[in-house]
Amino acid sequence: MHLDRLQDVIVAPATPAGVSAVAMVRVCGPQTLRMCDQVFKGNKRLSDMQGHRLVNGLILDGKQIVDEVIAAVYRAPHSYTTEDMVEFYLHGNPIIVDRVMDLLVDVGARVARPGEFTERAYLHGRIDMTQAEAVLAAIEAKTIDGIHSAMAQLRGDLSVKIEDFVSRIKTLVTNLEAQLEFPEEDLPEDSSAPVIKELLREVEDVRASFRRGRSLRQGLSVVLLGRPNVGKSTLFNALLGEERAIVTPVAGTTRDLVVGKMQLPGGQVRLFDTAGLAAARALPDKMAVRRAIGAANRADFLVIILDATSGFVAADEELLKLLQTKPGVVVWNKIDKVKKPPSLSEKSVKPLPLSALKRTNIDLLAARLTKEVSCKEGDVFFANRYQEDQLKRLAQKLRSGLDVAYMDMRAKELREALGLMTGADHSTVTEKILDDMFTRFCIGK
Ligand SMILES: Nc1nc2c(ncn2[C@@H]2O[C@H](COP(=O)(O)OP(=O)(O)OP(=O)(O)O)[C@@H](O)[C@H]2O)c(=O)[nH]1
Ligand SMILES: [Mg+2]
Repeated sequence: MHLDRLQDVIVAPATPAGVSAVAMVRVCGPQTLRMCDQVFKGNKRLSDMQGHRLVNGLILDGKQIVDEVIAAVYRAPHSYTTEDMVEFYLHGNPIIVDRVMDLLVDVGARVARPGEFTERAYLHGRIDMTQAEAVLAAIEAKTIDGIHSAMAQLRGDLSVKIEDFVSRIKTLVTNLEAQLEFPEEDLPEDSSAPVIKELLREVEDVRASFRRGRSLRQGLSVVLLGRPNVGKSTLFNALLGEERAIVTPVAGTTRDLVVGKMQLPGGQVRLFDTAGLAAARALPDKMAVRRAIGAANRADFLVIILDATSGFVAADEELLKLLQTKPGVVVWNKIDKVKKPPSLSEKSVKPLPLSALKRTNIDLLAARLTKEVSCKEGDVFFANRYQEDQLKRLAQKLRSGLDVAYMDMRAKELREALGLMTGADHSTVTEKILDDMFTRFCIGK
C-alpha cells in the first residue's frame, strides 16, 4: 500500500545524468535530517537548522571528502512533499552523484521510484491528481504555451471547475427531488433543462480544451476515414504537402496506418491515413479494416471523406454515426468531377466540398484543424485519461438527463452523474491509477 512507503526516506538525483556545472540530489522522508547529518559536515548540523536555509559543507565518506556542497533544508510541512527535505547541490559529475547516493543508501535511505516525490506531495494532500498531472505536463511540454497552461493547471484550475460542476448538479438534484417529494407545494415548474444544457456546453468546452492541450504536448491525433477509393491517401498527401502515402486507382491500396506530422499555427497534428472501410473477406483486408477502426477509436478528431462522384451511399451512414461520439468534419472529395456536390441537409451535416487531387479547398480543411488545435483564453488543458473519461461519461449522463421526459428519470440521471464525479477526490483514486500516472515521471521529481 502506498501509505507504508511514506515511512521511508527516499533519495534521487533531480538533475539529468551527465556532466554539468551543478547536480542536485534530493532526500525526503521522516528521518531525512538525521540521516543526512551522517554524511554531511558543515558549520551546523542539518537537524539544528531552520527550514528554507542554505549551508555549505562537505560530503564525507569516512575521512575522505567526496565533494564540497551546498545543502538546502526544508522543514515539514513547508516543502514540495510536505515532509522534511534536503537538497544537496553538488559538482555536476555523475561519479560524485553516484557516490553521494550510495552513501545515503548506506545510512538507510531508499532510491526513489520515478515520480515518488510528487506522489508524496499528492498522498500528503498538498496537491490533487490534476495538479500532479500538471507537474508532469510542465516537464513534458514542448512549447511555451504548453508550459503556461501547465502552470495554470498547477494552480488548480480544473479542480475548481469540477467542483463547480458538482455543486451545480447537486443544486439541480435537490430542486428536482423537492418537486417530486412535495408536488402539492407551490414550487416553481421544472426549469432544469436550460441549466443542464448550459452545464453540458461547459463540460464539452472543457473536453475540447483537453484536446487542444494534448495537441500542445504531443499533437492532436486526426484520422482520415472513408470507404475505399474515396481519396483518403490523396487528401493525406495534400494536407502534408508531400507524396507520403501510395495513391492508385485500385480500391484497397492503403492497408497499414500511415502517419504524418502537420505543423499548424497554434499546434501540431498527427495525421493518420487508413485503409478504406468496407466489408472485407481476405484476412489482410480484415486486419487493415480492424486497424483503421482502432485508429478511429483512439482519434481526437475525425475527417470523414465522402465521394462526390458516387454520392452518399448506405455505408457512409455508419461513418456519420461516429461523429455522435467524437468531434470531426465531413468532406465531399472529388468535386472537380461533379457540377454540384449533393446536399445532405436532411442528415443535418454540411460537408466541406474539396478536391484532394486538384488541391481545391485544402486550406479550408487546414483552417478547420487549426481551429481545433488553437488555444483559447481560459483553457484548462491537463487531465489524465481517468479525468477525461469521467467528464466524457458526465457529458453522456447530462445528455440522457436532457432526453428523458419525466422529472424522476431526470433526477435519477443527474444523481448518477454526481456519483461519477465523486471519483474525482482522493478516496476513490485507485493504486493502479496512481501507479500509471506517477511512473511516467522522471526520477527525482
Ligand atoms: N478526380 C479526382 N480524383 C481523385 C481525387 N482524390 C483522389 N482521386 C483519385 O481517386 C483514386 C483513389 O485515390 P486514393 O487517394 O488512393 O484513395 P483512398 O481512399 O486512399 O483509397 P484506398 O487506400 O484504396 O482506400 C486515385 O485514382 C486518385 O487519383 C479528387 O479530388 N478528384
Ligand atoms: Mg489510400
